[in-house]
Formats: sequence, C-alpha cells, structure tokens
Amino acid sequence: MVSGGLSSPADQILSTITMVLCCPYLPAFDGAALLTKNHIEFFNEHGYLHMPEVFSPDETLELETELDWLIGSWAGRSPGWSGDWRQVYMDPETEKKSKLVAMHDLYFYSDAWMRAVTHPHLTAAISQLIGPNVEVHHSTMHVKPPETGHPFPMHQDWAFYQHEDSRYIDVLVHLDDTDANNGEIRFLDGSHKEGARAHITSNASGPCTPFLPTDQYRLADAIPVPAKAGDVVCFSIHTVHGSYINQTPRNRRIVRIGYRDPDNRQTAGQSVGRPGIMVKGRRRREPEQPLFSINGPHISRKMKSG
Ligand SMILES: O=C(O)CCC(=O)C(=O)O
Repeated sequence: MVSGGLSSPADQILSTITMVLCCPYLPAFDGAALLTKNHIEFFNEHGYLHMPEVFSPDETLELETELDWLIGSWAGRSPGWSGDWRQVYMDPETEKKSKLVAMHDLYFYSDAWMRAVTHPHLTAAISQLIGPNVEVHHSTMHVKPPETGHPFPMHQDWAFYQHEDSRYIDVLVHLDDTDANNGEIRFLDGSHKEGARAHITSNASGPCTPFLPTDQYRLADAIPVPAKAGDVVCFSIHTVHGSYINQTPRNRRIVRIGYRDPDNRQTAGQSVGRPGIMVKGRRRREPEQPLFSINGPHISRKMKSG
C-alpha cells in the first residue's frame, strides 16, 4: 500500500481533461518532419512537449534490448534519491523496499545509445527549441523496478546541473508505455517561466538529494503526460516535474538525455566542466579560449602489475 500515492479519481479525470485540452495534436515524425509553430509555442508556454514516435518500432526494440543489457551488466540498483519527501510519497514498508536502477552516460557503453542521442529527428527538434548549436550534456537511465519502483518528488533538473540560462532541454526517451500505474512523468504547467528555484538539499540526517517542499509542490497538482515506447517527452531545465511510484509487476524504463546550447555555461553540479559532443551546429570560440585538454579523467581500473 502506497501512502500519498495516486490522487483521487476526480483529480485524475481533471488532469486528463486538462492534458487533452492543453496538448496540441503532434503528428508522428516522418524523417523530414519538424516541429510546427504550434509545437514551439506550446513548449514555450507550458515548459514541456510530448513528441510521439521519434524512434521507429525497430529502433525502439534495439534500444530496449541494449537497455536491458545495460541493466544487467553496468547499472546500479540503489534506494535512489534521499530526503524527507520519501515519507510523504511512501509508507514505511514501501520506503524500505523502494529501489531505482540507474546509470549515466549510456553512450560510453553501447553504440545503439550513441545513435539515440545523435538521432537526426530528435536533434533537429531540439535545435528548433534552443537554437542552431546543440551539445549533449549527459544521458541517464532511470528504471523503476516492479511494485515499489522509486517515485520522484517535484524538482527542477537545474538543481542537479546548474546552468546560467534556459537554453537547456531534457528529453525522456520512453522504452515502456507509461500511465498512472507505472509512474508517468508529470509537469507543473508553465513553471519554467520563473527560472531557478531554491531546493531543499539537507534534512535532519544531513545532505540529501535536491527536492522542492512537498507541501508547496505536489505531484497531485502536476499534469500527467503518459507516453508510448518510442515517444520522447521533452522539458526545460527549469520546468518543475516528478512522478509517482511504479505499482505494476513490470519495469518502467526511461532514459533522460540533456542537450544544451554550448554557450549556456554550467556553473555547478553533475558533469560540470566536461565537454560533450556536438550534435548540431558549432561550438563558438571565446577570444583566446584554449582547446579542451587531452588529459582525460583518471582511469580507476587497478593495474595488474607494478
Ligand atoms: O523518470 C521519471 O519518472 C522522472 C525522472 C526525473 O525526474 C528526471 O529525470 O529528472
């Protein structure tokens, strides 16, 4: 039994009606298809956009197979994000059991995921939203395991990787159909417009994962955006979002990819200072800006001899 879980049936119906009224019909990408003016206006107004069928059924199947391999070989399984929000969205028994399967930088491990982050339809759409120059900042797997798969409290991704401006888009590549039962993504409509917000980063037991106060930012007030495997849901680095627990007997698999304008300077957080690959356009050079160092990160693998 999950406490504070799904909102009441009336809330659910209201959010579904709101979503249907707010979401413009978005035809499937057909290779050359680009976002229309309506899509771009919708994103600018609401801070998120559902893009159906970005990946074909064959591409989606390959990504699923590779994701399952990554889950079995590289990903970590942990209790997930820390913080007092856990007691709000889970009862004590569920909280103890709840897990998140996660890893970063999938394209360092699987060529299929390199093709996914550089996918021409996806990168063309992102370029329409943030401009001609697009750099990959990260990719992150979020798998909610069956029955007690980790909910996410309301937060902005800005709290995890602070950037100076809003030219940063996160996309959620869906590998499973999502709905209220397995924890579809939910957004606070238009919340990106106010920019970065102060997050809670510590509680009585010490530092915790950033989250927004649960009494002011409620999952029940957010718009659910259910999607199908192969769809992408994108949102601004400043859009407040979260998701409920997975209550189904199956994994709920999503991969987040972060794209930014390379001129949008990162000031703190995950992957700060690390350059990413350019998937559209060019990286502008500041006067006298040096090339990136070839002294890569320290290799942690133990040397066998010496
Ligand atoms: O996977 C989810 O349901 C939400 C993930 C999330 O909040 C994020 O990637 O920032």
